[in-house]
Formats: sequence, C-alpha cells, structure tokens
Amino acid sequence: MQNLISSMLNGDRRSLSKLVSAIEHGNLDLNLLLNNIHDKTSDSYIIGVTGPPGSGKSTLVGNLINQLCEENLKIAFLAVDPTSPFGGGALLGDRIRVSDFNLSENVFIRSMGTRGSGGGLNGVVGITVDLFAAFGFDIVIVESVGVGQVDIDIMNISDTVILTTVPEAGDEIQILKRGLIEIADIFVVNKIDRPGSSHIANALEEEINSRGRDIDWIPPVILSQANKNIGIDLISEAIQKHKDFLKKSGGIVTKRGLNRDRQFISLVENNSVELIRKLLNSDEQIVQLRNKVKQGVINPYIAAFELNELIGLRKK
Ligand SMILES: Nc1nc2c(ncn2[C@@H]2O[C@H](COP(=O)(O)OP(=O)(O)O)[C@@H](O)[C@H]2O)c(=O)[nH]1
Ligand SMILES: [Mg+2]
Repeated sequence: MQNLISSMLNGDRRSLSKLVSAIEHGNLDLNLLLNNIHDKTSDSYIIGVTGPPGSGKSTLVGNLINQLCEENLKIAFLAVDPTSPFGGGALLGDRIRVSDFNLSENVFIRSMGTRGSGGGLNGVVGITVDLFAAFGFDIVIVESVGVGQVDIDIMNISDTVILTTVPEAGDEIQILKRGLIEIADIFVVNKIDRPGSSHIANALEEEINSRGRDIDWIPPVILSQANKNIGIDLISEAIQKHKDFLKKSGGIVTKRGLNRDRQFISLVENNSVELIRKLLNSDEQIVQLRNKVKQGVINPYIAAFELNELIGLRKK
C-alpha cells in the first residue's frame, strides 16, 4: 500500500489507477492514503460539470479537454454517473473517443458507476479528486448528474461549477427552483441546434440578474453545440475568467474553506446515519427500546428522544 502510494506520488499512472479502484471498492487503508496526500492537493484547479442526463456534459468535457491539452495542461477527468449500471468506461465509451485521450500522457480518464456507492459516493468522489490533485494534475474535471434524482454534492469539491441545460428541458424551471442556480458559476445552454435555446438562455439570465448574489461574480450564460465543438472556446474562456476572479479577489481561499466545511458536514451526516443504523440492530438498550415501541408501550416520538439520550446526543 505504502509502495503504491509512493509510486503514485512519483508519477506512476498504473499506481494511480490501482488506487482509484481501491478507493472505489473501499478496500484500502484510507487513513494512510489521506495522510500521505493531504498536503499535496492544493495546486490543482477543480471543475465540476453537472446537469441533466443527456444534456451533453461528457461531449462538452471531451472537447474542453482537447482544448486544454493544447495549453499543455495535465488533466484528469472523473465521470460519475450513479444512474448508470455500468462502471469503468462503458459510460464514456460511446460518448467521447477515449482512445484519443489515451494517446496523451497528459490526460487521465475514469468513470464511476453505482459500484461502491453505498450511500458514500460523495466521499469516494472527494477522495478521488484529492488523489488526482496529489498526483499533480493541473486541472481535475468531475462530471456528475446533478438534477433531482441523484445528488452528488459537486459544489463541495469544485472551484468552478458548470451547469449544463438543453433547450427542450421542460423541467428547466425546476432546475432553477431546486437551487442549482445558486451553485453554478457558469451556465451552458447546450444543443443550440435545437429550437428554444435563446428562450432558455434569456430565462436563465433573468433569473441570475434577479438574484442578488453575495459576491461580485455574475455567472455567464453560454450557448454551445458540444457535438460540433461550438462554444467550447467560450466555456474555456469563462472558466479562466472565473479562476482569475477567485484568485484575485482571494475568494478561492474562502470558497475552498467553505467547501471543506461542507464536505466535512456531509461526511459526518453520512457516517452518523450509518452508525445509528448499526446501533439500531446491535445495541442492547436500543433493541429493547425498539421492542417497547413495537409493543405500544412507548410512543415512537418519545422513543426517538430517548434514543438521543442513549447515544449521547443530549441537548446541552
Ligand atoms: N444535437 C445535439 N446533440 C448533442 C450536442 N451535444 C451532445 N449531443 C449528443 O447528446 C447525447 C448525450 O450526450 P452526452 O455528452 O453523453 O450527455 P451527458 O449525459 O450529459 O454526459 C450524445 O448522443 C451526444 O452526441 C449538441 O450540441 N447538439
Ligand atoms: Mg455523461
């Protein structure tokens, strides 16, 4: 394990790949890994791409990678799609020409499906991003389905969040309502070859302008046709502008601090749910309490308060 970590830190891609698999399947000493990479993760810039399935995220990222490669940047791409029953590559295979990227030493691509996602996918993604950063990629791009059904907390790990939409998305208003508008730094209306793109773009712009944001960054709305490589240069430019903005204003320090705090809270929430589920079945006093609830001896609400007492979550 230590050897694997050391060779990864020395730039060995096979070791990197093995470590990602180990993280995904949960069979490694996480403490050892995290202690080894903790102080090596700050130089990478993390870009999160989220939006409904089929809106063109992977296509867009593929072209974006091509563009960033021309600037000689080292890029890692993690595609997370918990809706996909396939892991490792199936997801990307028919979308972008992975073989093109394999030719380049500067690009590393992985996908993650449902495997190993027992409630902890956020943790798995966060750790993988840290690993990529420690390996020394200049840019780490994470794609995740972000609307409704699956919630990877993409904003907890990203410096710049891109939200993709498409003209025909009838549920566009829902996207706005679900609060995604608050988390995106750049909006992309993709598939402008289809009718209705300017309508959606205007609606988004209106919504953005109607909200007073607490920072000076006004998220741009960019029109693209990812499958024809149209608008990708504008997206790349917007990312650069946002990055400059964060660096100049010092916002990057605040943002990363907030991200770490949100990551922490989300992990604690996950962990405590898991812990309590275990206790519900294993702790003798709690099992007794459950039996009393079943028998109608104690009201479930009162029992829930009593459980807090039992596990020590007393109100101060
Ligand atoms: N018509 C049209 N199709 C696109 C465009 N961008 C991507 N696609 C296609 O939309 C489908 C879904 O794209 P994909 O990148 O896999 O979407 P994802 O699920 O958001 O990652 C693919 O068949 C793409 O070729 C576009 O601008 N116009
Ligand atoms: Mg995709």
